[in-house]
Amino acid sequence: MSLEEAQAGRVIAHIDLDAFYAAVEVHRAPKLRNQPLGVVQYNPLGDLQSFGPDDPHRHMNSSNGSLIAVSYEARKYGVKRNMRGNEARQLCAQAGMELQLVQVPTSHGKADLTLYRQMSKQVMDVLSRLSICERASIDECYLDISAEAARRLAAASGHPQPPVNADRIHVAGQVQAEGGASAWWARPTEAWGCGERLLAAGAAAVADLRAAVHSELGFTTSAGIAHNKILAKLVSGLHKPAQQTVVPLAAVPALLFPLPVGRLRQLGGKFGDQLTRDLGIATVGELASVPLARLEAAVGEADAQWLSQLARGIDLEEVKERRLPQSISCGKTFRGPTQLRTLAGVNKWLVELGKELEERLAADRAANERTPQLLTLGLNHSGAAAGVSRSCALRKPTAAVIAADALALVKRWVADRPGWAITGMSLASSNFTAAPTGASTITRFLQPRVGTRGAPASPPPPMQPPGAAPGRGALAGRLSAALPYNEQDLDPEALAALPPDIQRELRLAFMASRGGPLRGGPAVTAGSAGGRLGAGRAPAKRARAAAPGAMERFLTRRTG
Ligand code: DCP
Repeated sequence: MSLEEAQAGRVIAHIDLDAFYAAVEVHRAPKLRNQPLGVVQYNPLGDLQSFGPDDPHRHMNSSNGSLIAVSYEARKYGVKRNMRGNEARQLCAQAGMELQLVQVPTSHGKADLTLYRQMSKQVMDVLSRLSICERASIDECYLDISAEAARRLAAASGHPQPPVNADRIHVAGQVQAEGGASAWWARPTEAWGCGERLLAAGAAAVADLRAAVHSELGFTTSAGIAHNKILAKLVSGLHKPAQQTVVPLAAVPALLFPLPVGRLRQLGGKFGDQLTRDLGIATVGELASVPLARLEAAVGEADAQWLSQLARGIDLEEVKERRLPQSISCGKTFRGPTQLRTLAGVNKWLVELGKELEERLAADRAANERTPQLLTLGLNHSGAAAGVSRSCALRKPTAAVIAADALALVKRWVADRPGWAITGMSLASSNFTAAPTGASTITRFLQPRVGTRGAPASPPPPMQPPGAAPGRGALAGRLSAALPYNEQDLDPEALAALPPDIQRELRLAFMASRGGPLRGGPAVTAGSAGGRLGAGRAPAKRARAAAPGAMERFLTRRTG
């Protein structure tokens, strides 16, 4: 079986919300529906002001702020993201329409995205009804819909049912004049190629989920359905809004080969640029025709394999169950005269950012029973295009401790930089470990034996560098932190009732809490990286990334 055929047993969807922030504002104020609408960024130097989410003054049609989200109704008149209010308003006025403008809410002197995050969570909850869901950003996620597709196919005796809203569904490679997607679905049995039936059944399931999001929450979404993440992501934006695109294997070369290499996920940055320069290529088709030996010489064996497969549309990366963000962060830019040049100024803003982080971490802990172990400070400074980051243990999720530790990192950074000026600062918390609040986790199930007292809290788990793949020791550490009992305190019957793989992981966790061979790892990390926090590229590692362990899945499963 070829690799192409091997991946044909999977159906992966990438779902992207349409004009997301604008759609959230419509959701909150239905009178804005079907109107040209823009969401305006908060800019303390401009004509914008501080408003909470429910303040009616956020609706300010005369603003000249820059737009970060634009409804599809406004796009019809040429309004685009990053346009200023005045220009956008003029474009709509020329068509006899009034542009509606809403400013993002603010708190702590900066944009407050809580509204959008909350709606994002509700949408992901609906989308994850039929399958594993991996949140990719505030408004996009991947689903592994394979099992549901197989179930539907079996129920339909092997003949996939056409999806709901079939007129909003596209099949890559199918020409509209020749009947488009409808003709593809109506083909005789013998015409269906490898994996196509499963793909079609998966596409119908995704159409149902999207319809549920629309009817229950009012949001439209666009989706790509393919045999892997790369292809699904590539096509989800091909037809927008409120449409979806299916990619059969036969359509892959025509879809992929003409594209610039940088259009592929993970090749859009420096690594992709370097690759095209080194190999003297521009398109994915050219990358596919580079002999493997030459690729290996350029990027090493592991990445060469991965790239060669990627160029042919093969990507075996799993969808990981993750509906929560891997990090919680907040930041602020300090342009022009607001640049920070004194430690007092830095401290003032670290306290503000720390307060926001404290609030969000408390809400996250209450909702998700987890707490972060790593604090990463991101700095942008004048005279350097790339940012730097510095990390330390996140000792306590309170504004005072976070701000004090971040200030210590800044002091170290400024020590040998006379004349420094900070143009952007962010605080990110990550490396979450389970932190039961007693409401709904395994701790309720695994009660200590009657007559024994809970053991003192386990020591904190080992730290990992930002972006590192969770290793065996780290997982055991997280589990040991999640279970505030000694092994001997557990009811053996309760332990024996667990699935065998969870029992195995529990034992590893207890070994870790005893200080056994699984413990270890650096206590504090110090990184220096350009660009976005945690965005370090490691293709070989990413391609091989392991699925979460059984115990980890168990711990994140909520009851009720
Ligand atoms: N966003 C932002 N700043 C940017 C880009 C985006 O604050 N520079 C926010 C507003 C968007 C949301 O993120 O609504 C999602 O971004 P997308 O790029 O997915 O764009 P939209 O969802 O707005 O539109 P589309 O339908 O084209 O995906």
